[in-house]
Amino acid sequence: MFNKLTVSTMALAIGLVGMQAAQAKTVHVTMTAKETTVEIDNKGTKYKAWTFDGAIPGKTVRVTEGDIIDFKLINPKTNKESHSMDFHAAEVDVLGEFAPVKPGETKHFKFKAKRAGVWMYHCGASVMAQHIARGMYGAIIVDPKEGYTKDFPKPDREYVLIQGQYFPDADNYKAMIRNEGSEGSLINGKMFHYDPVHDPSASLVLQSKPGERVRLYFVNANINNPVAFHPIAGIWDRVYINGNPKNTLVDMATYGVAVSEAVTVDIVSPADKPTNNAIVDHTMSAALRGAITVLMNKPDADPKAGKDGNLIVR
Ligand SMILES: [Cu+2]
Repeated sequence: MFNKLTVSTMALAIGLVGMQAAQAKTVHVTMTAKETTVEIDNKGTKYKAWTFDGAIPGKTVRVTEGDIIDFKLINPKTNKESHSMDFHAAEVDVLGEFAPVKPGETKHFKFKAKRAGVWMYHCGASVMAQHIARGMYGAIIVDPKEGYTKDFPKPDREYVLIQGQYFPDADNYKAMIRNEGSEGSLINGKMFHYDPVHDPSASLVLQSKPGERVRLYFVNANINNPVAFHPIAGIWDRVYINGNPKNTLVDMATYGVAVSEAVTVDIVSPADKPTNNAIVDHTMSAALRGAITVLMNKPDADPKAGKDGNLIVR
């Protein structure tokens, strides 16, 4: 029979399980596949995109390790194509949860975010190269359940940057697969989105105050090309491979990001003066065709920029 100690140990164990269950939450996420027109540069050039909810990239999903994501994908009957959702943070069935959804249908599935990190999500419907290149991608951040620690300090500002390849001939999926016809690099859906130095039409930049820790969640949503992720006039203070603090590198000039890989990096600017960084894909064919982002570190930085969940600057 149970002695007193066993009973109290069991009560403690049940209590702990109960606490964890109370902490983990269910996060409801709904996205609608939209075959629509977007602006692909700062001048307003139109592009026939396929998107989640009408924008490139789709919204950032953010949960905590252990949470359940309750996801619904709506494919309106006005669309021509089947679409799907492939969350890299999910361990499920490619033929089940990730299966294509026909126009007029809705898909519903749940998964537990068991592993901390930053992950790509994308449409995996055929031809996948085309569905990604036309804009169906985004980021899901799974914050570690331990929260911030000495080795994973709380950042002052946070931004999401997602790089993609721009193929103006949106219908030519054969060229996409051959990696032919790409005319630019998109950062959060636009070439030179945050670079007024190379594009006078650009009006946005990333901002921080001198000495602040800026955390970038970066996703390589190119369909073919790796990215040489580098902060010009700076050094990555920390690189959390796949966004997991258990995989930390320090003092890196350039970090190579594979196609579909996501990474979290920290940069800390000098505290004693205003500076600027150019966050680039150091691959010149990508940088000089759009993959340059200016980070201004200045005392009068917008107090709201990169704060309060406002991760994608639009
Ligand atoms: Cu799609």
